[in-house]
Amino acid sequence: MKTLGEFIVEKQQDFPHATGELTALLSAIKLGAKIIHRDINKAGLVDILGTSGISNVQGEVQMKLDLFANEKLKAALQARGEVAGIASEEEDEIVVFQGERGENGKYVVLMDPLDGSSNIDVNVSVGTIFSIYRRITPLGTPVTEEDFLQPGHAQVAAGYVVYGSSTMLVYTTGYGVHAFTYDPSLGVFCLSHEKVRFPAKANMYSINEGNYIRFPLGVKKYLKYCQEQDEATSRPYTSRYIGSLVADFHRNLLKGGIYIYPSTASHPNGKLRLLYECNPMAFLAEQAGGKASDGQHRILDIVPTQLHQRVPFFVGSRSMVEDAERFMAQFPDE
Ligand code: AMP
Ligand code: P6P
Repeated sequence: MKTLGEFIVEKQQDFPHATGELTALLSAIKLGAKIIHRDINKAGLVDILGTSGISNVQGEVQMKLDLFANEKLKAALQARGEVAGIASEEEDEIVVFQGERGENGKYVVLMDPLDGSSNIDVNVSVGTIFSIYRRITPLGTPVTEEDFLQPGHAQVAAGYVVYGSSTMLVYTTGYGVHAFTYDPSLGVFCLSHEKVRFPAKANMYSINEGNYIRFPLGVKKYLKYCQEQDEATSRPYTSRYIGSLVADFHRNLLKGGIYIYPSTASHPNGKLRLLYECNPMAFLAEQAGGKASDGQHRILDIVPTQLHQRVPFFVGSRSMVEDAERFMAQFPDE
């Protein structure tokens, strides 16, 4: 049984010149995940369920546990000297870590502290998503928004924690995707899947079909393709949609499948945010042999212009994403 801590330290050995800053940063995220795990599992018992009565920059009502998770992760990251600042779904602007320690931090972290909030009060899986970059402004100065608006292919590391029937942390630093299952009795994450890859066969699609009427034509055509009877290609495919990106992605990673959040009536640019949802999941998907695009362009090549910008999102098994992209190209909206 190899713990996440041991695994992280072991991987540092592959980089003789490493100072241990990334190792310490990944360990801070590990601590944050344990704290959120603890609080989610007792959320029904203490007054951290329900809404906070305030809304975030996108005008979405913030759940108490969203804000709780944000504060815990922010504190865990600020306590160490490796991070110069963070961006979060729960923060309107970037959070600059002040003082000498903060200004000399080599990394920035972008995160969705608790994704899938609408599921919190009904006991359905939710997740934490994180994305790590080297800062591009000089050490010894406060980070600026420029440090956060980097394309996804510049990520140093990315991952998620899924709080489900078990709590799992899944991450990559560009050398494969590795999954760890939390053992609360020991308080450690144990390596459960090394070098996770999407399975060769894939026949599951995740999308909120309630938005069908306003989907792009290419998405409508792809959905009908998924629902046709064709034994040779194992169609009709199975539809599975939890309403929690991390849980849907995790299932598709292990069993094969595609997750789509296209443009819709209420979200013309899609609902998911490029910086702290799509980029980290896209990095993981590609590292696991899958693909991630906005229906046309590789997610990791999109140059961000705004902290909370949204983008249509097609992610999962390469064959399914490529099928969906073919339909988007063949049936462009007028
Ligand atoms: P550091 O000096 O600790 O910031 O590490 C420098 C670079 O080495 C990092 O940006 C990574 O690319 C790589 N590296 C260092 N430690 C690790 C680790 N524990 N796991 C994976 N990559 C690492
Ligand atoms: P809808 C959760 O709020 C989230 O950002 C993703 O985790 C999830 O896949 C999606 O939104 C659900 O959105 O519009 O289908 O309820």
